[in-house]
Amino acid sequence: MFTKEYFPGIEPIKYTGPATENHLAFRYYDENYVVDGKTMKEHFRFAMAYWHSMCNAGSDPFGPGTRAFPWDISNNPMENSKAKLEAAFEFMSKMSIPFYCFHDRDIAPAGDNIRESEKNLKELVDLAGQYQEKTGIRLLWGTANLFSHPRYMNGAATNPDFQVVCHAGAQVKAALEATVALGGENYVFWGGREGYSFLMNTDMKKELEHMGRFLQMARDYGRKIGFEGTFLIEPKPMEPSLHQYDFDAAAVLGFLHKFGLEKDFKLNIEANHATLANHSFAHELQTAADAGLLGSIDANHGESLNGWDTDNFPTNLYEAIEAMIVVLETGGLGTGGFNFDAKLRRNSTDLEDLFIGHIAGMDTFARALLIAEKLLNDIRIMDFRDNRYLSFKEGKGLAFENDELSIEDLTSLAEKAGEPELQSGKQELIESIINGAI
Ligand code: XUL
Ligand code: CO
Repeated sequence: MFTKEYFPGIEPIKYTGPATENHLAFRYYDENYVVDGKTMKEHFRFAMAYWHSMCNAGSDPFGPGTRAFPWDISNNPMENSKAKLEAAFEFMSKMSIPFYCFHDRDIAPAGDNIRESEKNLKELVDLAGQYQEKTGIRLLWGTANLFSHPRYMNGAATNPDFQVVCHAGAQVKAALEATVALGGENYVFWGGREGYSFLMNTDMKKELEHMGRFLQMARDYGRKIGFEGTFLIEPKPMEPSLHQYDFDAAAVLGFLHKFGLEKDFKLNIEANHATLANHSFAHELQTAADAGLLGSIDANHGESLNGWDTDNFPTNLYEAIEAMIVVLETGGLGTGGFNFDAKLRRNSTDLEDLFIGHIAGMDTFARALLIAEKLLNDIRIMDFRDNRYLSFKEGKGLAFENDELSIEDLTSLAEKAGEPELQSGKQELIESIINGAI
């Protein structure tokens, strides 16, 4: 199937159970294992993030990349892109990762003008389609990189210069076409540089209106060319802009409703973005799920000791358990999945490290799924949560929920009933039950 092997010596990764000492094997992720009526493969729909896994050699503001990619074979960017694509499908096949996600510029280099960029993208999309057919691997989502090119330094859809907005439109149009051509199940908008750093040179209201209009146009075009999947917005509070417009799930929900986008758009929640917003991952997932708009997940983990987006592979079991409880309770992610928006540390330089990072992430979530299922069947937790709201089940509490009481009624009921008895929240008990389940 492949003309060349980019990860020689690495055999397809297999499930061998928790006892194995083989670091190139799954301990918990058994794709055919059924939990709550679905296989693990169906629960997670794991995806590889093209930008981190295939494009990010480890550069940071203090130095260049540390990893030499075997797919950087020539000085011709198109040749390299083709080799990279082949390597990506070899990697995903060996990992049994069923999906991938990309930005337009991850899979094909920009040209000197819009036409050339589109031509490059089409050529790589055609090839990707062939690899998809051969391997059965599918596209979870496509997106456009509207943040790297200098023209987007003041934003894309929210740029004060209309000519930049036009370029952003051209790029999104082509990325939507690429996504449709590859049968992509979602299309993502992460805000990129949609935000600002200085209010005195920014008309925030105008910029947000432009963003609303831009997303409506993108949705309409997507639907026109046959995109039946889900549009996703990925909230993030800061970085690269000081103030990002899509700060968190709550801000995005308000925005979607204001611009009539809530029927076509859902949220793509990223763990590290949640914690940057001073929320927990589970809080952001629950906020989206409660609105019926939890679409997909960028699975990673942030360092707690610094204030930026470190995109570690997710190995925090406790955080993953809390996430899986929300995902199971809301009935899964529909067209979405778990995309590893995660990168190796700069000093992880062995070729096998990319496998180990993904294995660790998949095992963390698989184990979290097993534990979450156990906890959701634990009446000590679930009945306790339900029973905390027992006073709303009947009588005046129910009347309150049904809009049948006024604030005067509340006053007279309070006077009549007197001081309520204190009801413990039992947090320590629940935490120790969770620890017991691990
Ligand atoms: C940036 C980020 C992006 C999006 C896709 O923090 O998460 O990689 O996931 O544009
Ligand atoms: Co992301």
